[in-house]
Amino acid sequence: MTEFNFDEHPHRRFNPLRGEWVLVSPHRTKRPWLGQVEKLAPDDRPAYDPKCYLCPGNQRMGSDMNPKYDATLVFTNDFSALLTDTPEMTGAPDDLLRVEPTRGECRVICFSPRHDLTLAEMAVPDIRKVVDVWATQTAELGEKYRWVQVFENKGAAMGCSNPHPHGQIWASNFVPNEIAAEEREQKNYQQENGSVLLLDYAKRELAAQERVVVSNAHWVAVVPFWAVWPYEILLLPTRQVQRLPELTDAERTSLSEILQAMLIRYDNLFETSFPYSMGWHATPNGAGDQPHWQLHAHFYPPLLRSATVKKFMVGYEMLAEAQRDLTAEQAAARLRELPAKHYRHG
Ligand code: H2U
Ligand code: ZN
Repeated sequence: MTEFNFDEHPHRRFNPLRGEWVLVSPHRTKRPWLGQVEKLAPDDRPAYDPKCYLCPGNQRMGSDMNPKYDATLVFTNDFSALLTDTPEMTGAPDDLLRVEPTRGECRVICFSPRHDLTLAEMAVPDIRKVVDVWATQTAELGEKYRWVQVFENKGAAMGCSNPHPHGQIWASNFVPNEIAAEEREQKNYQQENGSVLLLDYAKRELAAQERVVVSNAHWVAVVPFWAVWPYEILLLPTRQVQRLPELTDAERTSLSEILQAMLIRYDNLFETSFPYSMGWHATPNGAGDQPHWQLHAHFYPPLLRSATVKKFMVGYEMLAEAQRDLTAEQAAARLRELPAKHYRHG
């Protein structure tokens, strides 16, 4: 009888953070590709683009002008998905067609005045300024809102409208689905095991090393055992941290360093500015300390086998369960072995 082998045989892996399974089909990595090939956006942007609504001194699509900022810029999204003044609902609630009014605020963060950079190509002290903005915005909006979602949607492949390096913050008076699932699973895990799910997980990964992409004194970046996206990364501190503003000065600097190190590898993988959606998950606000929580960031990049071939979450995945071919171990090994120097910087 053949023995079960992770690199060869179909299996399911459990994502304990969401309480969901993912189907892994490693035997399929050899199949021929006949699908769609994405067009490559030319990567020759100027440092300043007079038509860019995020560049310093330029007019935005709303009526405002950007100041001539020289590091980061935060402004209220001119097309906010959440509003501060939504009225309360009146009338009897419907048990089947449930509704709740929502309140919140949306902001945009420019990471740099330079139109031609991305976090991957920024210097560590400049990335550090972005980390500090993430933390101060989380603290400020966290005073008023249950949840503050800090995220970046990068690249045309992700539907990002503008290559100028930027992220967003959406603060809401409710805890959204993804965070609610992590809240439930981390709480259950602590009740059952008496320890912190993601700290136990980080220890396991640091001991095994096979899914670690990079690590430093305070942080570890892994392709999680249960990854869905081909080169998905989970980034987390190795001590328990509940929210971004708690990070110490040293932890913020080493976060900037590990971000740079992993994002350079992302770009080097297919020698392209690597598209992704990333965002921070942390203890929701309003209920004080939640000892089952561990701060972390998810990076969900869509590219699969080249700068032009991405993974689609369709078919079986929409109707049944997420599925991947390449294993998390194979993806981590590929990323780990890439040069630490950005391909555009020779
Ligand atoms: P993307 O990161 O998905 O491209 O979105 C950019 C955000 O910037 C988007 O939410 C906002 C859009 O509403 N925006 C402004 O607030 N002002 C502008 O002048 C243009 C875009
Ligand atoms: Zn710009």
